[in-house]
Amino acid sequence: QESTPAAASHPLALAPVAAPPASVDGFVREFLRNLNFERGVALSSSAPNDRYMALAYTVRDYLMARWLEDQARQRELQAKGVCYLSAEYLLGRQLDNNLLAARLTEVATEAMVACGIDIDELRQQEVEPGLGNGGLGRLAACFIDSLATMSVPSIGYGIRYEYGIFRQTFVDGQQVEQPDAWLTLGSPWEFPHPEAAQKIFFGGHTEKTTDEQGVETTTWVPGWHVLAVPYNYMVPGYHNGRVNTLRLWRAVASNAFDLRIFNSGDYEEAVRAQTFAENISKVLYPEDSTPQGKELRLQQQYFFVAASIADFLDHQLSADFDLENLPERVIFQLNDTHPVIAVPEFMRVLVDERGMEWDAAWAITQKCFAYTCHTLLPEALEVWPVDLLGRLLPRHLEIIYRINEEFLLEVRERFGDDELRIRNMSIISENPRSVRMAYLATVAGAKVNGVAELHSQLLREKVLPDFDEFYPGKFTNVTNGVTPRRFVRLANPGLAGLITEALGAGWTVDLERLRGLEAFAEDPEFRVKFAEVKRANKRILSDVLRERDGFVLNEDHLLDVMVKRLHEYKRQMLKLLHIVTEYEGIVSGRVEASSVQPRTFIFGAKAAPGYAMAKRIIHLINAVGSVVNDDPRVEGRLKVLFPPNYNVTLAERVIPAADLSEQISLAGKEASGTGNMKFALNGALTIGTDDGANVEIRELVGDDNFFLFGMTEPEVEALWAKGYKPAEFYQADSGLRRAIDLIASGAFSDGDRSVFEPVVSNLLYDDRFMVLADYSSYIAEQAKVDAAYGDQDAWTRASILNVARTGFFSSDRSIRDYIDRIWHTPPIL
Ligand code: F55
Repeated sequence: QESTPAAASHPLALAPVAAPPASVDGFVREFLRNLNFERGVALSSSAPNDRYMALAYTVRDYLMARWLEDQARQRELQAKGVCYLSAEYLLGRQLDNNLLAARLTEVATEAMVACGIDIDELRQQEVEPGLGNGGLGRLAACFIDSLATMSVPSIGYGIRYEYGIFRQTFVDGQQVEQPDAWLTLGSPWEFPHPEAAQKIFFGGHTEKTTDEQGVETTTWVPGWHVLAVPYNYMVPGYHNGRVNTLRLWRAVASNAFDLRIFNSGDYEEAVRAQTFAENISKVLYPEDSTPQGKELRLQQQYFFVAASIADFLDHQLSADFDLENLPERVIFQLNDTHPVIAVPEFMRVLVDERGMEWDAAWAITQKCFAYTCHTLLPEALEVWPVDLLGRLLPRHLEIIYRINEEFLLEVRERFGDDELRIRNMSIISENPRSVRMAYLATVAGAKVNGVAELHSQLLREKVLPDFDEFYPGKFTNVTNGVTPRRFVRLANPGLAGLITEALGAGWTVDLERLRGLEAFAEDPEFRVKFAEVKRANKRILSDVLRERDGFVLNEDHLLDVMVKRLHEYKRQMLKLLHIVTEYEGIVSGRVEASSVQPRTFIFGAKAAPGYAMAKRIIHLINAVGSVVNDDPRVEGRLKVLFPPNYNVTLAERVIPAADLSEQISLAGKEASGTGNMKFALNGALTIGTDDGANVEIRELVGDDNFFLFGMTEPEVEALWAKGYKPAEFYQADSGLRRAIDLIASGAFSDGDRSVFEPVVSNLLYDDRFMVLADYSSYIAEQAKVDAAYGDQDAWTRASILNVARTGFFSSDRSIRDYIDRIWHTPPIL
């Protein structure tokens, strides 16, 4: 922003205003100033939300000077940076994270004490921004944390949904979705910049004109537009004085919509049109695997990437920048296919708006984009029907067609007129004619990466083998990671303290140092302290669950946790069959209740609102829980707890308390998993299949410290090929038969056999994810878990080794891999 000449000569204008003194007194003064001047209330009459907001503003004030400096510096240096394009950022609460990053936790705590305020009460006020579905959105949040902490020039771009992922409630055990109105009490972490709004156009048609030289140009004559208004969020690095930016776009109707009032005289219609435009950033789509081909979703995607590209070109480049040099200046990382419409948009801007030759523009585009794939499920690969895309973005469809034509010509040159192969590789599929976004991303991207070793290998060999052959060296792997700031330091202060005591500080930004704990695993005193931390974490969780849900958690139980989105491939049903098997053993009298290892099973899972089977499974988990928990024959030794609305905030309490982490997807289906990493880093042992990042976790922690079961991916393939008949497994295993029969009998539905019949028959006659085939090995492995838990000291040792050996899964390491293998954007120190 330009300042007036008079203001510009003022000493304070030369540099950002310095942060307030980082003393308790300084903090108190700044806090009270914010409470009075920003909230307009006196301390004595303030509500908890006022105090929370004032505290958040105060933290912001300490970060502000660094933020302004870093923004100026990124523009001045013009170094190569990353634009991370993601439709989702599952941030979690900001207050503690920002206090930690700014080294203010202690000062703020003491300042609140000095004001007679309980800081914990203020923490509870914050509604987490749930702008994501699950792993993919949380990964984006971990990555921007690591980018800031590692001083990588970067900016995150996304959508400021007015409603994030729905709030889950249970009514009679069934999921009911409530809107997540996360903005209603105010949002202290964001900075709107209406002056930097971008106009985003949609619809209309294209026109071709030929000049005197016979050069043809295309112009897009759009039908309507909306304004994209950016909201900036601070992304502070941990203890490095850096503050990066996350820029989320909000859709606002432009004046053009108001004008219709005068033109048509139809006020109601004009308001409707305005509402239509603003719908674009209204709500996060809650599907986490099967994208719905909804027009609004494509509008969201184009809306945010078009705004982001224009923003980057307008505001991040120096005025005299030569666009030919873009590949030395920026890499756009595509977080799954959701932002892939950025590819034709970038071409449109270069060719139609900036007058670049097609070939030159395409060469630049192929260097400026890279694509991360997060799935292997065929139904999850996003496609857009050509008629829908052509209606909304006619020019982009033309560009996609041309990209495809030229690509297929190259394919013919290389492979000959192999029509089958051409059809298989075409960006356009037939019946119905659709654009395959993953193919477009693969053709355009400089690199394509999977998110765990096994996933990347399957991606190359099974999903995109023709592309791998056509583009040698394009495919690579970057195994996911998680931020140790949020998921160890903040979530598990007890463990963090113990680690620092043992190894000194430094591990938070150099997580491989956890290796140093291996020696401590052999120290009985350390093991005692470590076990005490786990126990204390269970107590904390117990308090949270009592307060939040009225649950009672027995801290002596083995705590067995499965938290993730509800999906058949993740196999919550397999976990449930284990529980029902244990229960059936007791009530049938074949197993003495007193001989059962006491366990509490915790589930956390949201189902996509339109995913009927997933919702039935949720219902069944709740139904089994209410029967098992109240049956006196169980003697309280099995408990099933399903707190509703699992989110980042609850994850931060559940994960540090867990003894056992359930990672039981069918081999070859879970791209990576990141919850698995969080659990291991917090000392839970994993029971898991040979899938996703489980493979790498097991390699690192060692077979003795990991409970492996189930088919391998090649075994899964082989069983499919030979013809999978789940009923055969049912017939062959009496334990399985009894468990399924008990569900089918209506034992968990007041005798009504119809309620869970669809779940039962799905297992017996379809079972796409081979729950029954892995049942017996799962049950056998769970018996080993029980036995192992019997030796508490040995369990604790294995638990310590899990922490010691999983430093690899820091998102800092992931980002280092992205820099080395894909981005080539060195940190700027
Ligand atoms: C969201 C929207 C659509 Cl349309 C499709 C998928 C999603 C989504 O949330 N996907 C997702 O979370 N995928 C997960 O990504 C993680 C991070 O890479 C992986 O660890 C995990 O295996 C994968 O399922």
